[in-house]
Amino acid sequence: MNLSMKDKILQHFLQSKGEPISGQQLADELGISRTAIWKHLQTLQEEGYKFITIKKKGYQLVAAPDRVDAAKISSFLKTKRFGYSIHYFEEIDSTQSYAQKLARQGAEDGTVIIAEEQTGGKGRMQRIWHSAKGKGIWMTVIIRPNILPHQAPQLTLVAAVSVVMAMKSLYQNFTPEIKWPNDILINGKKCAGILTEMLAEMDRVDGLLIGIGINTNHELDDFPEDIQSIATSIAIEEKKKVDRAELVAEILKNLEHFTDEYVENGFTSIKTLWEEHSGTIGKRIKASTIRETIEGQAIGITDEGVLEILLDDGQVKKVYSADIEIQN
Ligand code: BT5
Repeated sequence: MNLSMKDKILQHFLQSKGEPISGQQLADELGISRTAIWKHLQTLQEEGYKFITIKKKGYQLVAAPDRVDAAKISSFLKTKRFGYSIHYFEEIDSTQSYAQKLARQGAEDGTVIIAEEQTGGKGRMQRIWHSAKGKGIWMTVIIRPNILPHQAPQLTLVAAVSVVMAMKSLYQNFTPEIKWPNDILINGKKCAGILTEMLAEMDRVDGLLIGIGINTNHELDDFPEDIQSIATSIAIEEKKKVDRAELVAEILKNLEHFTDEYVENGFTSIKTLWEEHSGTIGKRIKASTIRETIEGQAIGITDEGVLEILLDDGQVKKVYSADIEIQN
């Protein structure tokens, strides 16, 4: 874990779950002086954390700003590799562009780039991804599985399964569904989107940039007007504000697990999970590709993650890339 001393101190407090910690104990564990500890606490106070001193017991963390920084995420982390290198930004153009640079410089498998706000968030095909300050999870995970370029789309499905299962394990009041290829919808509205980009040579994948955008703590009017009727957030659906860092850690745990499962055992179990959590399969849909619009019943995905649609004339059509609408 590449935590700074200040973040290490913070992590001790976050893990103590509100119990006071003595300055001496911290100094001993971290191998620095009590004065140094006190200075770091001052810096943390300037960042919005609040500590009080309890006689004979030490310092107690009583308030923390709502941020998704490295210390906060790592206090929930239960992974072997993912999330051990976290690059946190208050503001960035796009975590995806930054990840691109880091990946080229050799960033390790499971490196995370995360920001409170994106000023140039990207969707697929040059579309805009709205990334309001402090409201969501705007992150890219650099992964380096040993796969061939044509397998990359399957990893996008791994990511969707990881996100939807993380939501299901943490929240009770709604059921998220995957909409092919990679949107996560709640009650028919978009709560999350995934953008996968690949760094590859002819026959070898150097790395994948798994971009995940999740509307977490938005109220409806935190969305721009043009998407208010199609977007939702976890807080709106769960009816309470949620801890973004906890969700990030849960996603990283799943993403590591399912990527490893995929590399070791192939696509079969991922495909089953994807179909189980999908709100598309079995429904009548309208798919708009660059060339045409097709209507029919979504019957499944292939091993390449391609959507199969049963047309009214009995033909089965394969759709590689499209925007789909679910019909009633
Ligand atoms: C996606 O694109 O859904 C992929 C979004 C990926 C965003 C993440 S955030 C971290 C990382 N860094 C980036 O710069 N990007 C990734 P697509 O399927 O093309 O959907 C885009 C469309 O969704 C837009 O045209 C809008 O209609 C709608 N949209 C934009 N922002 C939204 C939001 N916050 N919530 C719901 N819908 C939104």
